[in-house]
Amino acid sequence: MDEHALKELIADELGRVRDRSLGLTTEVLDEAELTSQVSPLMSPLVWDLAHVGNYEELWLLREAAGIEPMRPEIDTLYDAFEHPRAERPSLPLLPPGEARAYIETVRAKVLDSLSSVRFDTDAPLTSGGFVYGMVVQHEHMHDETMLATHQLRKGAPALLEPPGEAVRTSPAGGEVLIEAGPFQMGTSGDPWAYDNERPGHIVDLPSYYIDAEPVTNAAYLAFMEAGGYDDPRWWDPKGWEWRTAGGKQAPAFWTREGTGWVRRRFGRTEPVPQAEPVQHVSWYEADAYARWAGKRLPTEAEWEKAARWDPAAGRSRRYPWGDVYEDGRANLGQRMLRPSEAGSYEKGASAYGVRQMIGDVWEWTSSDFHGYPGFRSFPYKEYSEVFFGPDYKVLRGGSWATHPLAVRGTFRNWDYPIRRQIFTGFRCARSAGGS
Ligand code: AVJ
Ligand code: FE
Repeated sequence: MDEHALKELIADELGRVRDRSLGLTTEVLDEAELTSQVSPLMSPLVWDLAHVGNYEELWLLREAAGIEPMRPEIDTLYDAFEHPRAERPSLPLLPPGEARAYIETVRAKVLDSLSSVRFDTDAPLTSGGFVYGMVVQHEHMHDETMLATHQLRKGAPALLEPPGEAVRTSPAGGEVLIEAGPFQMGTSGDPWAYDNERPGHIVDLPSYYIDAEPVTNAAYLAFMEAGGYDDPRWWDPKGWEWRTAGGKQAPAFWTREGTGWVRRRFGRTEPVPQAEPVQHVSWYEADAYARWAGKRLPTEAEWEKAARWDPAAGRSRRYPWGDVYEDGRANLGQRMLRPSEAGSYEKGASAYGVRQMIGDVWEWTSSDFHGYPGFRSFPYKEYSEVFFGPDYKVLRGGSWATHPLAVRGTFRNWDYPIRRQIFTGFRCARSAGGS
């Protein structure tokens, strides 16, 4: 794509993501709700809104365009590292009207300066427009975070269920065998990739089986009904502690009604849909289910090989189905407020025939979050490097709430193993070798 066309695309995508952010914060909620906190895990929505504008000012105005800070005194309020989420509601945050005016002013200056920022330089930040892609993705990530806040809030529904339809196909069912051998993990050349997706490198794996679809609510209910929550044999010791201390008996947002279970979804209550991938489970719950089922969670490498490797071509794809994003192959971008049924999107299957690797639910993997061999932090170590270590588990594939621009086969997300307010499910794997 030439530079002019890329800049037009960036301007369009900046507009689209802003419409999305405003749709999650304007009109649907009053000032009190925007500034209050529904859970210590989440920021007030008005924090997310001004934070995306402040991040945009920092990276696109100050760093890329060399423009002086507009309001340096507010930087500290929106620095995620200076103020943990629990503190954010008590900060002197910009009220909603001021936050909107601030981010709008930032945006106007970004669009003004876009034509004079050169993409054809050696400066890694602006080369190929990298930092603009980073900012578009950042705002989409916060929109997904805002959706998690919406899911946690009490009160009458605030979001309309969008008209998006799942592409239903017949379930694939069962497991797929992935033969032993090397594949290319990560990427060195993807212009949208974050530092933690780089560099591309070869990983050689023994053979394994992976579920063709995410684990459904029906399958998860079978685990619950078999007493899965009451049997420490299935649980990681830390998971058992978590389950016991919190009295956990079901995924988040589920409550028992009569002999069955219902779930609350964005302020509405409905019977638990049997064929939908299970959502809002912690890593510990996913890990326990897998052990009960005689399986395990896939490693991050196993997940990625099943999603991206094309054994006939001997190369990895950007998406399971190919290198180019196409509508109708995955449930992404908040087209619906829910995952589609397991077995949907046959045309989104990977070369191995594994379904729904992109979209629907984030998938827990067994892997801790680490840098790939040769990792170099870029452009700032607080994006991912500071999270490397044993505390975080890697999640892959994006959810129905993730925008297509903010996920690909190499994208890595991470969270604590106790977290379940995010749109997370899982699938299982098992080793195929003799042992
Ligand atoms: C990649 C989703 C873990 O939301 O905490 C947002 C992304 N980084 N602002 C997060 C992020 C800076 C991050 N995750
Ligand atoms: Fe952020």
